[in-house]
Amino acid sequence: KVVSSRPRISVESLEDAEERLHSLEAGLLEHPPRIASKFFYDEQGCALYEAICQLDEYYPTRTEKAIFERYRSEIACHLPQGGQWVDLGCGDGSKSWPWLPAVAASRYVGVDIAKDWLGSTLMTGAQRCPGMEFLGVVTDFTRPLLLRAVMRSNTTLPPIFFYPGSSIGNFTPAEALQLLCAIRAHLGPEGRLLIGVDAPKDAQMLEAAYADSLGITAAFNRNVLRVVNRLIGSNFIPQRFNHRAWYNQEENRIEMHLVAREPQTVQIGTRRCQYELGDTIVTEYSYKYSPERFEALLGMAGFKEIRRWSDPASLFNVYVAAP
Ligand code: AVJ
Repeated sequence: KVVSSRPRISVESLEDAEERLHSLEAGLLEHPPRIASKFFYDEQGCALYEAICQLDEYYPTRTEKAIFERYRSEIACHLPQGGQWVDLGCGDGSKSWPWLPAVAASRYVGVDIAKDWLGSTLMTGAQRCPGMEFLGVVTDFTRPLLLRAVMRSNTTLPPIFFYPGSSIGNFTPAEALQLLCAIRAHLGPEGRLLIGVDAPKDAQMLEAAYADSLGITAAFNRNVLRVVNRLIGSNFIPQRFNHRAWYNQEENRIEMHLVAREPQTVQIGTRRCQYELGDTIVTEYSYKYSPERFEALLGMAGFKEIRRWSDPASLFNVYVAAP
């Protein structure tokens, strides 16, 4: 028997850099100005986000991890065996590795907008799971149509779409519904969605998670201005903005803003933008869903069978959804 030692790895890019920059600039010229949350994650942003995940105040990451670890084999019973694992926003892939043997996956598809990471993520996976096929797709799946391109190289393997970390909370409910519909459309009869979603809770606990005492989240938020400067050649000065985060009860979302500390002008493309003291730029919404609301959303997206796992304090929920 011949065993190939060459890892089966490939990466393809579906990114449209031009369109990305255009929408970034357009968002900044809106009222109020917006920077999409996906721009947080350059190398420094990724490092800061990793630090956030270790903070005492930031409960989602460790709570989800505990749910996964406690119920992994039970959850795996509701997932197809031998299928393809589609890791949406894979990052370093570490959340996925323990799942691959649990579902006897034969193929891993890492999807991320951060292409620098993807290669090493796939290498790590290939080392841990020799014999599996590893595919990386650089794309912005926040545009649901691009999911079709991700799944184009689809084999007949049933997919498990893995979307952990409550990243779905970055979308408005209407956008989230669109993405869920797109995922639903690519499931086939055997495919499943495995998704982690943060729940509404005491505002104090929520706000502490997004305005930590060490100021890591503040640094993460301001860092996005460096990313923007690099991408579109603007000249934001990060320290001229304050980090603000609060829970908007009516909308069930954390809002993160950058608030001008003083009047200032910023060159954005061909425009000079004036910011007055207190003017804000929206950098993130993080929606929180009760089980009722999220199950209703899944239902609207055409999912029929929904199972849920939670932690003892019901801070966070993990769902498996089937057509
Ligand atoms: C990666 C979107 C799940 O909303 O909690 C953490 C990002 N922002 N702290 C979240 C984030 C500020 C995080 N998600």
